[in-house]
Amino acid sequence: MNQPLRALVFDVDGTLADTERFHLQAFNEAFAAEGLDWRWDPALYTRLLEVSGGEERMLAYWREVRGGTVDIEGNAMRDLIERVHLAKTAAYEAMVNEGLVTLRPGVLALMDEALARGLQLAIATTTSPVNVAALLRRAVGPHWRLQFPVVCDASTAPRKKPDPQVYRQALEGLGLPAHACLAFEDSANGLRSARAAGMDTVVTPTAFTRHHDFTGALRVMPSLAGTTVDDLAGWRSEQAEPAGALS
Ligand code: XBP
Ligand code: MG
Repeated sequence: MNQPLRALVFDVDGTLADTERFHLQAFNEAFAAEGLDWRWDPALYTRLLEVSGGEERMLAYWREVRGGTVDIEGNAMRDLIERVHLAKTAAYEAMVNEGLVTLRPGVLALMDEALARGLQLAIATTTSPVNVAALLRRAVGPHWRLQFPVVCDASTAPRKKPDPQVYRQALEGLGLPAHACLAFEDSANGLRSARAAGMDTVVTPTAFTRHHDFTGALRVMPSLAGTTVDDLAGWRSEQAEPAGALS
């Protein structure tokens, strides 16, 4: 028998909002501002998204184009990546503050219902904290942290997804075992991270992730539109007691 559902833990990029095309635009703006001739298109970015974290993604790209001939551990390269990433974060934050990035269908309704029914909400993301704050301030309101007392992100979890560090931190912050919580993800790296922390995971892919392997997900849904807390509880108990298992 399943332990009752006590908390929902949400990934941010791709899951709360379809953010990656804005991240992509912000990366390209930052490359241009820095005088770099890098330009990522959606096909390349879809592949690069296999590396979680903006700085890690740029380093992986640099390694790829330079074929390991350059000392990317050197200070000059690290400084450049850090500088470009700061510019990229500012460009992305401006897009969110302009209202260009909105929550995916069903996300807000599910969060509201969960809170009304006494569940806790938490965030487990590899993105930078300012990106999370900008999105949720705009979508939920200035007091969004009251609804999300537990936020684990790039500043708390240096080991990026698929490493389970960020989900383990979220569970610790909630003070709950994995089987009392559900994770929400959009990518294979995110799913692997949550599963490795022991969590059942609902996946809502985006155009950037729909080709990923979601083996092990509790459910793969086009979106959370119409999804209720009772649906989540039902999916969990179907899994715990597969049809015919008790007969
Ligand atoms: C997705 C990511 C992030 C964003 C860019 O994170 O991998 O790197 O693409 O954000 P998640 P940063 O789905 O876990 O929220 O540049 O701030 O890393
Ligand atoms: Mg994601």
